[in-house]
Amino acid sequence: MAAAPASSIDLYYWPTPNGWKISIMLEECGLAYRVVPVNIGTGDQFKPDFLAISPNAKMPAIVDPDGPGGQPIPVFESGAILQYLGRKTGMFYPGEERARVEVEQWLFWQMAGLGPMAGQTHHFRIYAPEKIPYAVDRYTNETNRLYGVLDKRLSDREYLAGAYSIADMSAYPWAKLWERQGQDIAQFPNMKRWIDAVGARPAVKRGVAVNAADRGKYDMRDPAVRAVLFGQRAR
Ligand SMILES: N[C@@H](CCC(=O)N[C@@H](CS)C(=O)NCC(=O)O)C(=O)O
Repeated sequence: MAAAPASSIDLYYWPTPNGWKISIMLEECGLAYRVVPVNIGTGDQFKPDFLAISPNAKMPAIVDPDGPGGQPIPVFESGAILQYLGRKTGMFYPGEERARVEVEQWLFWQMAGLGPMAGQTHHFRIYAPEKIPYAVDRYTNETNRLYGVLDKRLSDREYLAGAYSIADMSAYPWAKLWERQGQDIAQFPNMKRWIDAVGARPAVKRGVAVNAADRGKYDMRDPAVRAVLFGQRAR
C-alpha cells in the first residue's frame, strides 16, 4: 500500500453507523486519510492514546495534522467532525446562514434523536439478553415516529436540507439499518427513495466499505465483548 501523504487525516474508526458518517464524508470530499482501527469489541476505546483524542471513549474521532494555524487538531463526536470537515473543505455544509441552519437542524435531529434512539432500538431488539417488551416497544415506536418525521421532510425535497449535505451523511447510516430497527420501509416511501439515492452515491459506497471485514472480528454474544460494550461505568 502506498504511504499516505503527510497531510492525511487520521480517522479513528470502526465500521458502525457512527463511523460510516465520517468515512463517507472523507470520501465525498476526496480528502486523504488513514484509518486507525479502534476495535470497540476488545476495548481499544479505553486506551490512553485514544482517550486523549476522544475523552468519551467512543469512535469516530479524527486528527487533522493541518488544522487551524497549520497545527494538528483532534475532533471527537461525529456531528462536530462533519461540521469541521464541512468548514475545512467548504463542501456539503453551506456558508450562507439560512442554508446552514437548515443543515444544522437536521444534523442535530440525527445526533440527538435518530442516532441515539435507533441505537437503543438495536440494543433492546438484538443485543439485550432478555427481551423486555416495554423497552422494545418504547424504542421501536420512537424510531417509527422519527421515521415519520424523516419521511414527511423528504416528501417535498430530495435531501434533508434541500441539497445533499452532512445532514444526509449523518442520518443515512442509521436509516439504512431499518430492518434491524423493526421497521417496514414500505410505510415510508420518501425515506426509501432517499435511502436508495444516498446509497447509490459512489463515495457513500466506498465509505461504507471501509474496513467492512472488521465487522466480523467479534461476536456480540461473546461475554467478554458484552462486558466491554455493555458493562461500562464511570472510570
Ligand atoms: N455521539 C457519538 C456516538 C459514538 C458512538 O456511540 N460510537 C460507538 C460505536 S457506533 C462506540 O464507539 N462504542 C464503543 C463503546 O460504547 O464503548 C458520535 O456520534 O460520535
